[in-house]
Amino acid sequence: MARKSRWQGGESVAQRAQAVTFNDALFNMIVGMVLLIALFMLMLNPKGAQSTNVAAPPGNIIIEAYWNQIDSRTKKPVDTDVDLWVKCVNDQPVGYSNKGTALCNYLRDDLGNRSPDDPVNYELTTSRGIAHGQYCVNVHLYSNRSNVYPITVKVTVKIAKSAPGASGGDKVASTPVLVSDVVLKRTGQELNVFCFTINEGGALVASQTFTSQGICLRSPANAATGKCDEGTAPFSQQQP
Ligand SMILES: [Ca+2]
Ligand SMILES: [Ca+2]
Repeated sequence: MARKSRWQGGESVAQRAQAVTFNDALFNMIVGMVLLIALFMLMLNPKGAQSTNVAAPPGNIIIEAYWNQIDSRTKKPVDTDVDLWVKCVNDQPVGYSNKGTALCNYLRDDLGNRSPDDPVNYELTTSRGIAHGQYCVNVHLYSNRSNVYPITVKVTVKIAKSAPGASGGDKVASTPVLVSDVVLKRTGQELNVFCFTINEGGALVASQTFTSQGICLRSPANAATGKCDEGTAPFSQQQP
């Protein structure tokens, strides 16, 4: 005699229907919980807002200097203190002894290779807004404990404008609009990298970019040579 299947009787069909209904309800509940958890995570960590904040540049006109030459004796970045000096429109120049004006801030003064956790040589000055007018950028070789010469410094200028429809300080970083390598050959030397002009639309006026070694931002020009490279105290320390 064949054994009767548990699901072949009327009562067994009812039990099966009840089990299917229970399974469907359980499945729907699990799916609902997963969707709720996913929605909650998105509310806690909105991807768009996070990426905007991480990418937000520190200012509008961004002037950076790098000098990462490797000292052949220590195999580390050269222990050299270069200073970035920037004059923004009609403000006093900003640099290590005058870190902020109405338009610009000197945000990073790199002292050289000061610790094992200091692998880069990098300085940063940024503007607050994009005022139209002339900006001049100089570099000064303050000290060179590595005694490695010459020191090549790469200077870049970027312009970061507000993103369309963005609120607050959200900005979009630009690619560099100016890049120049300058070669410092002795301690105390100050060189003009370039001067550039920003128009009323916040754009670089390419035809008005120039370099002049008569433009001194840290130290007054040497009376004998006319160059701004030796010996005298910074402008900002001479002022009352
Ligand atoms: Ca420095
Ligand atoms: Ca450094």
